Amino acid sequence: PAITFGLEASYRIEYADQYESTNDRARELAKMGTTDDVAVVADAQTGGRGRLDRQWSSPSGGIWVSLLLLHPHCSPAELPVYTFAAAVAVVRAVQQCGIDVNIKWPNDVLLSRDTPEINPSDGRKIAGILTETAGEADQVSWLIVGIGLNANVDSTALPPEATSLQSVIGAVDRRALLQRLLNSFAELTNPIDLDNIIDAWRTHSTTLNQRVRITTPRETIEGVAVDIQTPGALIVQTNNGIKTIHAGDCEHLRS
Ligand code: BT5
Repeated sequence: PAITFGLEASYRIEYADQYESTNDRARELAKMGTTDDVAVVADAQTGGRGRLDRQWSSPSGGIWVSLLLLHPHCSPAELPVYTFAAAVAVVRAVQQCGIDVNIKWPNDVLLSRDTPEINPSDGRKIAGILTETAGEADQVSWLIVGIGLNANVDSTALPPEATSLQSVIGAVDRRALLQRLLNSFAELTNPIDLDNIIDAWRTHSTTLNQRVRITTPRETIEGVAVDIQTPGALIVQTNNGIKTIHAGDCEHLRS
C-alpha cells in the first residue's frame, strides 16, 4: 500500500510508485497551473537528482518527496531558509525514531559520529535536500523543496558515503515518518520565521566551530566555520580573513 495512505497534511498529496524525479513532477504540476501546494511522493525514483545534477540513488523503500510551494512567504533572497527548514524537519522527524542525526551545512543530514569504530555508519549521509525555484532573481513564482531520506533502503543500494535508517535500526514505519516530516516542515514554515529556522538549524548542526573545507565551482576555502547568517550563508574564518559563503560543498576536517 502507498506510504501516503491516510496522511493528513496541509499539502495535496500526489503519490506514484515511481517517478523519474519528484522535483521534476512537482515542476510539471507548477507549469500546468496547479493551484494547490502539493507534496509529490514516490516509492522509487529512476532519475533522482542532487545538486549540480549529481545522481541521487532512490531505490524503492526510501522517502522521496518534493513540496511544491506556490506562494513562498519570503523574498527571493530569503528562499534558502526553506532548505534549512527542511533539514531541521528531517532531523526532528528522524530523532523520534531514537536516532541521533545532525546537519552539515548547507543541506546534508548525517548520522552522528559517536562510535565510528563500533558502527561504521556513523557520520554517513542519511538525507539530502534539493531546493529549486522558478522565475528571475527578483520574481519567484514557486518553490520546490525536494527531500530524500534513506528510510527502508538497503545501504548496499546506496553510495559508500551513505547509510539508511534500515541499516541502523531496521525497517521503520515510513508513513509515520513522512507524516512527522510534513508536520515539522509545515510548522517551521507556516508562517515563516527566518530567525527561528536559523536558530533551530544552529542547534542541530555540527558544522559550526569546526574546521571546514568548502568547495565552490570557483574556489576552495579552508578555515573555521564561525557562524551562519540569516538566510543561510556560512561565515568562515580563514587565514586571509572572514569569508561569507552562499553555496558550496562542505567537508568537516578533523583538527
Ligand atoms: C543532495 O544533493 O543531497 C540533494 C538530494 C535531494 C534528493 C531528493 S529526493 C526527492 C527529490 N527529487 C529529486 O530528484 N531530488 C530530490 P548533493 O548535496 O549534491 O549530494 C549528492 C551526492 O550525495 C551524490 O553525489 C552522492 O555522492 C551522494 N548520494 C547519492 N545518493 C545518495 C543517497 N540516497 N543517500 C545519501 N547520499 C547519496
